[in-house]
Amino acid sequence: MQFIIRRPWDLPQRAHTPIDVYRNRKHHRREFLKRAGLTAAGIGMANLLSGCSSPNNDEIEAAGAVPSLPTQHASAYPAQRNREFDYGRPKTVKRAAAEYTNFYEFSSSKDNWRHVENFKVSPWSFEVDGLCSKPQTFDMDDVYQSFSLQERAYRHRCVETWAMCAPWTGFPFHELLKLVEPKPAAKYVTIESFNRPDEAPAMQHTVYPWPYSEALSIEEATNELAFVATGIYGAPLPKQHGAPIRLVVPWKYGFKSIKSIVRITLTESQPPTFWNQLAPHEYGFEANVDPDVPHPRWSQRTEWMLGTNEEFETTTYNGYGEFVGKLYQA
Ligand SMILES: Nc1nc2c(c(=O)[nH]1)N[C@H]1C(S)=C(S)[C@@H](COP(=O)(O)O)O[C@H]1N2
Ligand SMILES: [Mo]
Repeated sequence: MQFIIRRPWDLPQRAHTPIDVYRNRKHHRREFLKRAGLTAAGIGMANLLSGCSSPNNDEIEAAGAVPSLPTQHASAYPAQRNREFDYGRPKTVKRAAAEYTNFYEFSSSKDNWRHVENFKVSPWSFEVDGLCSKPQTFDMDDVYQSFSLQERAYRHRCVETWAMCAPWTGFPFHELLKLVEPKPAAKYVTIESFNRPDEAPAMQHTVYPWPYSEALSIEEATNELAFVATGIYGAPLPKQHGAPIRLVVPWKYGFKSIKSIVRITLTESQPPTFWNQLAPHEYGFEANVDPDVPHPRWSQRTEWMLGTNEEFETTTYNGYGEFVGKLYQA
């Protein structure tokens, strides 16, 4: 059997939706509304005309809803905010983040909330294995019992130039790694997402190298910033944000923040990872946010915020140099 792997420069399937396409579309729609002299009251009509009605909040929330937690775990939300972190710019509204996500297992468009219906996120467990003295399997009860949850206000920067500021609920990754006692030979931490084509439509008909995987050096994984999230906006993660447990590494491009984790493996050598394997010159292994290194198809100098489209200059390490800069000094 032969797989037809498109080359990166052939795009568009495998590549992230080029953001200029999305933005131009929005822009054209706004222009159209302006030209048509439509007021807010006319927008419903314009949506009918263009065939794309905008979903209401309830629809989005219902689509991403996860089974409610047993009371003893539900009380972990909302968790106490860790005051060490702040956005440094306006917070993104929950709806804007929930309706515009990247989750290629479900679709290559951003409305993944429309495609997560069959995704079963409970019960859930993940294994931690490889070069460690105490490999173990955690279910979500173990997670809620073993870690004390906190909320962190983090900036998020996707390699495609969209950005958001969202409050994550979770715990530092180093707390989890400590429990399994990494061996001195462990140099990398590989993380894998679920592999269930029957629950995730895009896994059935794309030739991506599933399951989605990512990796960090052990120094990165144990840096204080590397965060394991079980929640966002003060509640458990909705499906499209990577329920029930994901990684958040805010100084790196968003694709490193892998969702819906089922395995974490400590290894000696650097493993292949999902995007890096597909297009290494577009998605580097390290993938630290860096305005001076353009993506081959667009500049990385600025970013725009979900919900408002407000633009900001992109900063090195997404502004987290004080936490992680020392990791990369020669
Ligand atoms: N398993 C999995 N994890 C993933 C992705 C994905 O497609 N599959 N997309 C990544 C990308 S490109 C980004 S920008 C972030 C987006 O997180 P959000 O959609 O919750 O905002 O998730 C990352 N984690
Ligand atoms: Mo991304």
